[in-house]
Amino acid sequence: MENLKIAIQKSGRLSDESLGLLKACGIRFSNGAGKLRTEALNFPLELYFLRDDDIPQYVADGVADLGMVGENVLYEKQLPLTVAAKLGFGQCRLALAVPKNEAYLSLASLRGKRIATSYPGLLREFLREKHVDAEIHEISGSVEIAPGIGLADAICDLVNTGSTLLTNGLREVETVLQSEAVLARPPQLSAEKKALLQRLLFRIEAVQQANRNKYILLNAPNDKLDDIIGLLPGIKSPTVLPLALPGWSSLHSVIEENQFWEVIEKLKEAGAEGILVVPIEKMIA
Ligand code: PRT
Ligand code: ZN
Repeated sequence: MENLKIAIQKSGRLSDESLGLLKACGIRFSNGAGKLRTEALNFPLELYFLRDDDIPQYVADGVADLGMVGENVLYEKQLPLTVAAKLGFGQCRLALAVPKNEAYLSLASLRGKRIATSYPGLLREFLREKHVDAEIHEISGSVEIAPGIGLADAICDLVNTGSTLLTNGLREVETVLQSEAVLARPPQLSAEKKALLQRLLFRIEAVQQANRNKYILLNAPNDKLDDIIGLLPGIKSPTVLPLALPGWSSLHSVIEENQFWEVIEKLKEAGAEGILVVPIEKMIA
């Protein structure tokens, strides 16, 4: 059987989580630090460790079947690849920033200005769409220092917390692209590879669903059960089990991570006690 070849970042911000996601999908690897390539022990899959910038081209050339890469890098390369899945990590945004004391009213303020970036393709497309003519200076690293040394009037760079901009006296003014890590694929894959991709996507979805949800257990007096069940948006309907204590039941359900604080307060008000919220490892809806 042929292996599904996946390119992931060798060492950088996406490396740990790329490998971590595959491990959470139950795929095991022998430890081979510093290697260029490794084969999975229990799934027909092999990994290529590459610089993130090279990943889209390797996938487009068919050297790898899939690549885990930031949308920022994927779209900058403008290759005929599509997103098979968003991976839920590596979130950042490509943003325009100006020196913090510089007047900035709207994008029109950048007309005729010099903008330093490592993402000339995405920036050019953005400026064209907004009908702003500016000079793009492509530089490969340390973009944030460009205004300080007089190389540019503004920058277009990746931002996560914004602290790098702050330290360099810059102010974020526009978002060019919201980005996260994705699984990139070419338009064509053999039937065999497509089937393997489907198996992998099924597992990724199960891991992501599990991460989005929590398992909740609580005790409730029987006469409050209906009210409490009404508060729980469970998978189908919650499990209710009698407690040894007469008149009480234990209730089990699944709840979305981003809902549970709100719901938990309501549950307490409705008479729930002994609330436990525990992580789910895999979830198949
Ligand atoms: O060696 P290789 O080429 O593989 O790695 P690289 O150095 O080019 O990339 P790397 O590891 O820095 O980033 C890989 C990917 O992570 C990027 O392409 C993005 O998709 C994603 N990502 C997520 C980020 C950030 N967050 C991020 N914060 N990439 C870069 N940054 C930079 C940012 O530009 C700033 O300089 O990190 C710095 C800290 O950001 P703040 O805003 O938190 O201060
Ligand atoms: Zn890179």
